[in-house]
This record gives sequence, C-alpha cells and structure tokens, in this order.
Amino acid sequence: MFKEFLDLGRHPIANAFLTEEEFSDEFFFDLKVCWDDDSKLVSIKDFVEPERIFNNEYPYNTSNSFPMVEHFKSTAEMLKGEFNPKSVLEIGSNDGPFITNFDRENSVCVEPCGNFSLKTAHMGYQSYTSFWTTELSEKIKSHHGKMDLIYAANCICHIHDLDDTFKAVHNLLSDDGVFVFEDPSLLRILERGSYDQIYDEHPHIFSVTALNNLLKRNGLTLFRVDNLSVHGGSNRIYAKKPNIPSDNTMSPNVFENLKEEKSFGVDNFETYKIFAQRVAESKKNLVGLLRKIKDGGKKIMSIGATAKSTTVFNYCDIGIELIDVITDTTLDKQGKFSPGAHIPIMSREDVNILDYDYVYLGAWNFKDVIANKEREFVENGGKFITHVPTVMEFS
Ligand code: JHZ
Repeated sequence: MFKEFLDLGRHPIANAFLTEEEFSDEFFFDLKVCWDDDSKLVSIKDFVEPERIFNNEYPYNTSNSFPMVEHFKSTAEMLKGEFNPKSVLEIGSNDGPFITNFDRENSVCVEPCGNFSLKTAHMGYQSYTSFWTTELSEKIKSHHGKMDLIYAANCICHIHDLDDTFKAVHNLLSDDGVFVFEDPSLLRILERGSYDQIYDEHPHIFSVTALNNLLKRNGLTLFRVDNLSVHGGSNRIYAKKPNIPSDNTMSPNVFENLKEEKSFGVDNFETYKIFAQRVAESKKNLVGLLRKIKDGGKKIMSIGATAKSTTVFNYCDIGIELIDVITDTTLDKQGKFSPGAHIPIMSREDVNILDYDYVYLGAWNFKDVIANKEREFVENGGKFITHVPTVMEFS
C-alpha cells in the first residue's frame, strides 16, 4: 500500500556534524518519501538504524533554543493544571527542559542519547538510557508502577515501529491517565512547502488523520488536538484508554482537524504529487536566488545549523561556493562542519555579520527571534533569505 511521491536524493545523518578528518567516512542514504494508502501515514522509505542517529554524540539539545524552554515550561504548567498527574514519564527527555518542571520523586525519563540521560540523572531524575519499547515499558511498570501522564515532544515521529510504541504506552498508562505528544504537523508542511522537516530523524510525518487510525488500532482514543506554532506548526495530540469499548469522547477540535486535513487532501495521493512538484520548484528558486546574489559579488551566511538545513543544502546541492559559514548557539556544533555540504559552523560571536549582505535562515522557525536579535544587520542594509513558504528575501 506504500506509494512513493518524493525523491530528495542522497542524504547524510541530519544532525551528524563532523570534523574534516571524518569527511571521507561520512554515511549517506537515499531519502525517499512515501504515503500509505491504508493508514494515510507519510513515512520515509528507507529507515536509518536509530543507533546511528541517537547516540552519545547526539548534539541537538533543546535548552539551546530558549523559546523552546519557555514552550516546555508553559506546556508542563498547563498539563499539571488540567490533569494533575501523580506520576509522569517523558519519552525522549533530551536535556530535561520539560521534566524539570515536575518533582523528581514521581518522574521518570527515557532517553537513548547517553549524553542527555546523564544530565537528567544528575538533575536527580530516574533516567533510562534506552529506546522506547514494550519491553522497557514492562521494566518501568515493575519498578515505578503505571503512569498518569506519558509525554513526548518531537520524539514519537522519530520511532520506526509505531505499533510497538503505542502498545508500550498502553501498557504503562494508568487507566485514567493521559498520553500527550507533539510533533510537526503534516498539514502545515504541505501548506508551507517546508519539505526540510523530512530527514533521517523523522521516519514519519504525522497527520491527525493517520494518528487517529494508528492509535485506534492500538487501543488508544485520540480525544484532543492542540495546534501549535512551534517548529513551523506542530500538533499536540492527547490520547487515553477508552473506558468502555464504545467510548468515543472526542473533543470537537479533533473533528475540525480531521475535516481541515480532508479538505486539503491529506487522504488523497494527488496532494502528495503536487507537493513534490512544489519541492522541485523551491529548489530551483532557492539555488537561482543564491547564485544570482553570489554572481553580483555579495556574501551569504546562514543562521541555525539545523537538521532542516541539512535537508535543504543536500537536496539543493548548496555548499561553500554559495554559503560561507553557518552560525549556531550550540557548543557541540561549533567548530564542526555541516553534514554532507561541509559548510563550517561557528559561534555567532565569532562572525561579523556586517561582513555579509544576506543571511539564509536555517532556523526559519525562529525567524522573529533571530530578526529581532539581528536588528543592526538589517539597519545596515542586510537581508534575510528563506524558502518557507516560498523562496524570498526580506528585511
Ligand atoms: P531547531 C531538531 O531539528 C531535531 P532542528 C529534532 N529531530 C526535531 O524533531 C526538531 O528539532 C524538533 C540554533 N539557534 O529547533 C539552535 C541559533 O543559532 O529549528 C539550534 O541548533 N540562534 C529533535 O535542528 C538551531 O538553531 C538562535 O537565535 O531543525 C535550531 O534548531 C536560535 C533561536 C537558535 O531544530
């Protein structure tokens, strides 16, 4: 039932920033995207082994993007207020910006990247350095009992086997507990042409439509959706165990989301073929714009060494001939090179932005934050470039 609709070419691991000595050994895979006619799920065709991606060197730490720290604080406060959980488990706890809002005694973290699980362990939380599986849920249940709140942000769409994932949640969730998870929204990606959300770490891109099908077949009921602006548009999904088999207490906004997706054509393969054409057009326009700027003798840098920009630079074949340098606030990315394209990454403080005429926004999702920080650049005639929702320059 899998139908392929997009071929983004050869790609490296999106977050595997590397040193010059590592260039010759770099791992690449074919990034193709398909749609399942049955569940309506969008997935990449060839999954990359998770151990290659999520290991002790994984560099993306949420706490480096300060708007996300605020986001997780307010999310935690909201969940406490609405559900008053006595016990909390976070799947994919990263360096702890969500779990830190809950008390240590009744909270458990699961995180496969040892560098981060060590951090939450040092903060005093029970931390399991592990991938999320039914087997692990059994172990946690025997040590800590069932959980009232199971939470995951930008993590469930990272897991290949979704049936096992949801079965594991079902196993550990208390009978009146709630499972809450947020991931980028397929609908927003289709609307905005933000194909750069597709990379090895995102083997699935979720629609509410597909999640409704997948949760149901694993004994969970999707009962609420919050549409969020983070990461270019995400959905926060709420699911629970149906208390009685016929229980179908969905809030009206679930139906509204399903309706909006249907009217956009999320359940129709034609929509994906149109998206693929838009992606090819975006590449042509971005490369065309960058080349024109360079041919005019101007200089371009980039802000945000994101996983998303790995997809853009490799799909569009953009390297140092077009972009001189990328700046990023993450210490572990600085001094390294971007995956595949091998553009050097530096700290923002070490680059004089006024030497540049254009800044390509690798972190376009933080457009306002970055534009606000870089007011001097704009006042001096500098311009930003983005490809979302269309390729454009602005100041
Ligand atoms: P950001 C990651 O994707 C990977 P990325 C992951 N797979 C996922 O699912 C999504 O997040 C949600 C830097 N920065 O959040 C910090 C600045 O330099 O868009 C980060 O390295 N200056 C887990 O990598 C990067 O940009 C700034 O002013 O696409 C942002 O990465 C700000 C605000 C950030 O996620």
